[in-house]
Amino acid sequence: DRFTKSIIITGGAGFIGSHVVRRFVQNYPNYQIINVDALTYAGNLENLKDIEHSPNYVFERADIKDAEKINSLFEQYGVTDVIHLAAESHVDRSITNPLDFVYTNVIGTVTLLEAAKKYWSADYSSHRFYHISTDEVYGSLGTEGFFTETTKYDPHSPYSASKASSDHFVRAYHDTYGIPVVVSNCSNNYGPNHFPEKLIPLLINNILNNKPLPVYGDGKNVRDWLYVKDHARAIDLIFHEGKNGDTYNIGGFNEWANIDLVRVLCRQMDEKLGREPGTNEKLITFVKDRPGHDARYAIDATKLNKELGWEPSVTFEQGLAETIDWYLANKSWIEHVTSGAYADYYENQYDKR
Ligand code: NAD
Ligand code: TDX
Repeated sequence: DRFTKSIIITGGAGFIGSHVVRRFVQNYPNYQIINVDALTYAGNLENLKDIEHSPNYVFERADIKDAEKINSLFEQYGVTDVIHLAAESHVDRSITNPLDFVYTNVIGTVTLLEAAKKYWSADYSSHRFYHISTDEVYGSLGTEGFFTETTKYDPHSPYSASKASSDHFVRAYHDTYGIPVVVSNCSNNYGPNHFPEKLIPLLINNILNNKPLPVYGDGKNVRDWLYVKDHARAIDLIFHEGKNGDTYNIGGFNEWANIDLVRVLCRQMDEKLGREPGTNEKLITFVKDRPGHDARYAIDATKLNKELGWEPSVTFEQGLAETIDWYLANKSWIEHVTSGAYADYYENQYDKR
């Protein structure tokens, strides 16, 4: 065969998934990369325009809950590995629509595990099921301390409860059936292709349009931010070198209270847009808090650093500047995702086959 591995990457049309797909397609020409994505509101193939014609890349529109379709993909491609990122990912949406999160995050994950169990059972040793998860499963910290790989799960939102459940199923399939798995739990990502419902791209988009910048509650909640390309690099490393059955926490020791982050972003964008210092800060508006809003997340990524030598490659200042520049240079991307026009891209590129 032409390829040494055939890897399904789920959620490859989404924010983080698109960076992982690009990295694998470009760095590993001997791997076949099968991007499996349902193209929900969050999936956008424009994210992968630059690599869509690569000989080692294919896109398959499929819902991970659709067992028949997933099984047929395992057969058709002789799938050797899964890197699983597809999920409903937005906490606020999980508060209004929890069942969508159960269906995709829990049932979708178990559907993939079932396929792995069915098609890999002859020889587990040459396979890997890599599940991408979040620090939110650990719950909320006070002002002190960090989440480590042994912190007890304590999810509070329907989103984090669904991710926690999926993590448990992945480990259960390892312990019960011997499926080779690895799990990583990462802190908040930011960077290009981030859907403008999430804090940082929402702020950038609203500043560009002179719209209010909604800060939930008192703005003192703390998040730990990592540049998406550093997450993709960690995923690459863990996929290749992570220990079977292990969990790795990923984070950049980069904590920010929301309000401080909002102010830094306002200042950087004043400068980039040639506005008077202080202009964008006037857009800050404190709004009703998110129900069950976790106070603080902070990842201890010591294990990943000690065992696999990973560390972030960019500072927050650099990453944020690159992110803002990307949004300024890709205003049509924002227009397309906010208007839903990116759905046409799929119709044009793929449905005409
Ligand atoms: P995203 O919402 O940008 O992308 C999700 C992708 O999954 C989309 O392309 C969507 O079309 C696809 N998808 C959704 N439901 C599907 C289904 N039923 N079948 C097939 N495809 C489906 O999400 P993201 O921010 O890129 O997150 C990717 C993964 O990383 C998720 O598992 C998330 O929990 C995890 N994670 C995210 C962050 C973060 O800060 N964004 C941090 C840590 C972990
Ligand atoms: O308009 C807003 N105003 C605001 O104050 C939004 C959208 C958010 N916030 C706050 C809530 C959080 O404290 O900013 C913080 C970040 O919010 P989000 O961008 O919604 O991210 P978060 O809820 O922390 O979850 C993210 O990180 C972990 C991702 O969406 C998850 O998928 C990931 O698992």
